[in-house]
Amino acid sequence: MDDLKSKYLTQIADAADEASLEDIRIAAVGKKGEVALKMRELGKMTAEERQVAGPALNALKSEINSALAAKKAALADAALDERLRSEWLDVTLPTRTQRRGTIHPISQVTEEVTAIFAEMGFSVAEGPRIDTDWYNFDALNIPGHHPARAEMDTFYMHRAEGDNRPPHVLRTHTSPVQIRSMEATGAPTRIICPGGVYRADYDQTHTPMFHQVEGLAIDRDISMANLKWVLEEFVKSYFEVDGVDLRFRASHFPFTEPSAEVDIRCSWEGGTLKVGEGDDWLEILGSGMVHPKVLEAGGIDPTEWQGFAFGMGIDRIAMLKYGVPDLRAFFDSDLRWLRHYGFAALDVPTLHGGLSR
Ligand code: 2NM
Repeated sequence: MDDLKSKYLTQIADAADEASLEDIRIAAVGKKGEVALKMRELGKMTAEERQVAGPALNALKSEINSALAAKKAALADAALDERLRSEWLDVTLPTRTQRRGTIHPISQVTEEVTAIFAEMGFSVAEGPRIDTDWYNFDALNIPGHHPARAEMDTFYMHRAEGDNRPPHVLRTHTSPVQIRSMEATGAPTRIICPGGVYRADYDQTHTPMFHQVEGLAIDRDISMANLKWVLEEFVKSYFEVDGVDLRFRASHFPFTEPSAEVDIRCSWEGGTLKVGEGDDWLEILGSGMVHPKVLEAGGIDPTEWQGFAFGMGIDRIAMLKYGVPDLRAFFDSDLRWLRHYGFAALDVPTLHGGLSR
């Protein structure tokens, strides 16, 4: 028994890995191992012999088992130490000097616009890109027969036969968000709604998905004068110029009355845009006083409240400010284009730090 003990304890001590430890376990204390064989011999012994040999065999078995367990733990510790040694890395090394990703100009411009309007007390409202035709059209004073529904080239969601939920569309503008916001918070309110919108249109100046920002300010005595000031401040901040002339041209939208399209004074010398000087005019947005029916649809009493609203294309004002010649490039995912026109990830636009630097 002493021979058995020293044989196995030596083998265990010398085992190099868990697999050889398991082989030793099977040979020593497994079901058909050497200790089990010895135990079978107990039957042939006299009672006195058995009283000595039985406990001794049990003690041997448990001694081998503890040696196995201790060695197994030691091997696991060694394996962990080895992993920690080989997988060591220096977290104090500098990061990559060549930045890989960039901020897309549409994201950058969305942040710039948000920073400007935040300064004037507007908060950001968001809503679903798939909405009912009521939120997208009816609530905005665009009834079923209205030509604007056809003009908008709306994407309708497929409906299974027998589905009698209201029709859903991909929103054609962000105005449904403003209706939802009126319902949720009532008046007074000051919000902008930036986000993606969809129209079935594709050519040099149209993509089927593009981005808009719409603004809405409602209070007891809001007027076109407030609209004009807010838009002037916006244009000056956004194009980073000290002064600019705005031109309001009478227009028509179903959701505003009166309505105006807004142009800014500019020049196009040598193909580059200069805002605030020259003899050209550039159309950048649509606006007006919110139609009483639209306020009503949003749950706001039009005899107590009134407001202005405006909308513009983010992609378009991004092209103008950053000299992007073709709208479609925004959505091509061309890495060379993204590196050229993209912004550094840490250059968060703020009014005090400079919007675009
Ligand atoms: C425009 C032009 C004029 C507009 C109206 C509303 C709402 F929901 F408050 F009535 N949001 N945006 C609006 C008004 C949008 O885009 C060219």
